[in-house]
Amino acid sequence: MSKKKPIIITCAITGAIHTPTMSDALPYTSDEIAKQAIEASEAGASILHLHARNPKDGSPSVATEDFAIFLPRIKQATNAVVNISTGGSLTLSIQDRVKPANTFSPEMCSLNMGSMNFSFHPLANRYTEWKFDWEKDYVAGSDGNIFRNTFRDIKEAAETLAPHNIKFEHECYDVGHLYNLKFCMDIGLFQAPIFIQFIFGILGGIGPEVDNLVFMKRTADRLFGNNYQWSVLGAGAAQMPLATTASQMGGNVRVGLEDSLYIRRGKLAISNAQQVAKISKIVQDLGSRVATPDEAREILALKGGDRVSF
Ligand code: KMH
Ligand code: ZN
Repeated sequence: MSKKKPIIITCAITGAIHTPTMSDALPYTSDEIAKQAIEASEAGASILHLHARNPKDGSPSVATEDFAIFLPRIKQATNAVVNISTGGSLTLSIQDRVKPANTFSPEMCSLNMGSMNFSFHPLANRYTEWKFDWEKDYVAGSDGNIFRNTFRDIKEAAETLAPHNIKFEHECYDVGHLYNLKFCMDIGLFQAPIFIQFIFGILGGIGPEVDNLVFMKRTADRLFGNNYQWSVLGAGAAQMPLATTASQMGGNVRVGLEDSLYIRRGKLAISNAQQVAKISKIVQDLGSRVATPDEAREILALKGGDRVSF
């Protein structure tokens, strides 16, 4: 009888979509980011997907000094795999967005596999008062966002980071992104086993229906055969249902306040760890096992936690 592969839980701690007004639980100081990341790891997350924020007003930050405070604290307190975003702040250039990964040489970093509309402007209508001045324009103005990762940008990120032997979390928001990834593999930018994050429910990307998950998975099977591992991120209300479905289809899962502020419909989560604990319990109740960080390292062929620069 074949042994069932354990399920890797990634937790995306804070991101660049939600703003402090939307939830008191959203961490933005270095202390809060470190504390919530450590708690998420204790709750079962083996990968921590990290963005930084300006500690004064919670705005998205790619400043290396903002990462420099929480990264060593997380490393000292956990064995979790650190994954640094190159999506960072949605409107910055690829050069600025790869700087944190290029500086700290983590085991993993994210990489969006295409350019797209990337909007969350409907959220602006839900709030009349905002904690910080930047928030309203940032959220309402996202109807003008193009998240840019051209083939040239992707090549630049891959080549800049190649000396670090970092495994990418290839963020695929639509089926065309899988073909972009296949093209990039064919020209030698990425080596198997690759790790694909199927993303559903971002305005500008594919919708959060199970049919779409099956379609993405079938397309990836056709393009990559056995040479890939996959995980699912459902934005907003799709988070737990799609993660649960993915876990039953042989996939891995991503949760965290970056992707949804809620623990169930209408109820804000009190922390990242609460979401991790919930999906961990679901996965185990349904008969699967949650991967440890070292199991995640083996499944994804990572370089090891002793080969980072923080
Ligand atoms: N915010 C997520 C939908 C990145 O950091 O590179 C995708 C993401 C992008 O995590
Ligand atoms: Zn992210």
